[in-house]
Amino acid sequence: MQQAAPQSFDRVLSSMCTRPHPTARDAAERFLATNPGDPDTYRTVADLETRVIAGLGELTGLADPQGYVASGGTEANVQAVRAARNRADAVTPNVVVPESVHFSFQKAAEVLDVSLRTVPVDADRRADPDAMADRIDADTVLVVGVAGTTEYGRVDPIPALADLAADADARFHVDAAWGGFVLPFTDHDWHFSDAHVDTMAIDPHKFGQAAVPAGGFLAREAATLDALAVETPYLESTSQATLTGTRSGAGVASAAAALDALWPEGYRETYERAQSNAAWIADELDARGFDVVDPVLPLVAVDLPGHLFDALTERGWRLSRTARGELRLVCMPHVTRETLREFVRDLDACRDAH
Ligand code: 0PR
Repeated sequence: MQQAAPQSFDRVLSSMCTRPHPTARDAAERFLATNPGDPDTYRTVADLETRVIAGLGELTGLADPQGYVASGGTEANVQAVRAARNRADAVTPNVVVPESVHFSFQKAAEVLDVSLRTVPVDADRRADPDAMADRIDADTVLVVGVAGTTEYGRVDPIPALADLAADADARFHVDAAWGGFVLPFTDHDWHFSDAHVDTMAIDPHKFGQAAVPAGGFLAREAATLDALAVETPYLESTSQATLTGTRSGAGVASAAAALDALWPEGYRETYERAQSNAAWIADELDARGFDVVDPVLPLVAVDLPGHLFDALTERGWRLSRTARGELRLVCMPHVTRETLREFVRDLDACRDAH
């Protein structure tokens, strides 16, 4: 039987995954059979995990970082909700989020039996602190801000949201799962030293260029992880704060290798290239009369008629839409200027054909 091969990234404009850095790929292969879920048995990979958390701490302005390499942003978000719920004593806990949050918060709310209060965003698609303040009450255990939204790449006003959480005696979580590896090279306030952030999602397997699965869950206080830990009597290690049990050593080793290879200069170059590609494609689309949402981070949303979306999909482009129906182009590291030129050539051909 012929061996299956993964599809090429060449025409993938819809994904937040990307080609791993070569040394990250090699490290993933070497550590495939290790389990950081049992750190006393698999000590080498446990040491690599400590290095990853230290690296993520440096990247996010967090001295003495606590956390672990999760399966992805979903797990990190679920764990943020779980820790906040466990640390509070609300009888009917609620979590206040902007409507731009990733759908993983719906999963968190359902699994953890907390109510999710979703608040409309402002005209620029960012969280609206006044509107969020109106939904916060004594049972609010967590307020969430997003630094790099999935649909439009927006960065919420993180310091203002942190203040709201502090006033309400609630925890504050920042979802930087996608944006975390590009934001250090921008002027945005988004991380632990910009505001009182309690927890954060930041994924090496997105812009961090590590192999899947490598998510990041960070916490300011050790007590956050304590609030998640369960006893593990028959393992060499005595407790476990992660949601999954057996975890991917490949993801951990790969994240360590990617950080070693790329932080900070490689990530800076990646960001600059991606942002300039996003600006370029935004201009090209604007010049053709389409309504483009200005790319704050390397993600462009554009109001493209359905027949063009379908025709481009027919030509092999992997595209996705926002909930409102705009085309989303995610300028990940594998998306080169040449890829985008080809996309524009195909777009023009589809328009001529219509
Ligand atoms: N938070 C944010 C801001 C995200 O954008 C995502 C994923 C998550 C959390 C959840 O992360 P995990 O998927 O790692 O659990 N955003 C993308 C999305 O749902 C994920 C994605 C990745 C989609 C690759 C497609 C794809 O090919 O759209």
